[in-house]
Amino acid sequence: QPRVFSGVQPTGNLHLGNYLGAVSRWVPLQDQMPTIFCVVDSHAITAGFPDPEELTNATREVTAAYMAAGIDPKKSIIFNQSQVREHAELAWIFNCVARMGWLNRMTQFKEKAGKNRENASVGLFAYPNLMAADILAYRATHVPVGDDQKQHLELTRDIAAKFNNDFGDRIKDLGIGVPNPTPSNELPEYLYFPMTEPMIAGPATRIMSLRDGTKKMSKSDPSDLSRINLTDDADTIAKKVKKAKTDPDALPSEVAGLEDRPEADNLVGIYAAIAGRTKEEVLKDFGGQQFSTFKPALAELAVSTLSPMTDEMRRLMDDKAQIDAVLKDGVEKASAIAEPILKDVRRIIGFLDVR
Ligand code: AQP
Repeated sequence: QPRVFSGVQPTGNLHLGNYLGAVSRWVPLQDQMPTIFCVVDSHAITAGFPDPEELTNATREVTAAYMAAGIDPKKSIIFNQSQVREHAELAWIFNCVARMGWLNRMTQFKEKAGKNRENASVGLFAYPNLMAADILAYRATHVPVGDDQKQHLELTRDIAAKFNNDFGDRIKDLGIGVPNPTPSNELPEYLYFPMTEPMIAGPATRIMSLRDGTKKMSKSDPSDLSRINLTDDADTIAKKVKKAKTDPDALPSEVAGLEDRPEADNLVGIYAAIAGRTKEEVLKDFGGQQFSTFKPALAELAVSTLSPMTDEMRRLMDDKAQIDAVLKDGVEKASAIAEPILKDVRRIIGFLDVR
């Protein structure tokens, strides 16, 4: 049973990387299989508790951004993570499945914790287990994300595999698994959790900072000039593109010529992703031209794509009750899927059910 799950943290504004790398790619999937899109507010407290009112507001803002980008609550389940308790419950169980050594290898923890690891929250360390729970509480098979989440998705598969293996006989005896689609591999005959497939493709899997082509565009970068926020107005977008770091050379006519030119590569990639074209096609039009010509064209394209979305987000944010109603409906639908799955998981483990 194919099912898509993905999410974004409500920590400040969504930026072009979140949009091109994740949300915009979710839209066509809505017509292909069941889709669940979560505002992952429980993840948003791992790097320190944000101001409570800001967290509430950002949760609504991310929901509005989803809808403005084309996620339709009639087609997809949209909800906020903290309201479906099964995420936290399954994350605890996965804390007992995942090994310390697996989590010690996670590069995002090392980057986010920095030098002061002793002072990082346990939640930040265990973040990938919660992410695995987000996905597997729905037995989701496909997860469209940016490239930075690749390692976490591998961990999700490791957790699913270990659970399936450790409880293989029990899953078979209870008759609640699905037959292993590739019986020759190391997994048991019956699986409870699917081996989730990451969907990381296209020209925008890793949008880089506008100030440094070797760093990921990120909400937590202290420089606002490093990213284009979905809420930026036309003048701000134009200013940020104009100020984007580049090198002095003209654009090459072949993609190979972008090698060792991270800033040029990034801007061409952004143009390609927004226009729905390949980098080759963009260079066919702009190869040999200077950044003084390319940047205004990129700014115009970004403004014409983002402005209608920003306007729609503002309109949606004017009716908070409507946003809350969408989330409430999503919470009910998400719970209806996750509750029976957690019931199965408790039975598999052997937790005595006395309710
Ligand atoms: N620069 C990026 N390029 C492509 N995709 C990106 N994503 C994030 N940055 C880029 C994708 O957006 C989705 C949601 O990410 P998130 O907000 O849940 O977490 P994040 O990856 O931690 O986002 P940020 O902006 O980098 O936040 P901070 O600064 O707090 O770390 C994911 O699918 C992610 O891949």
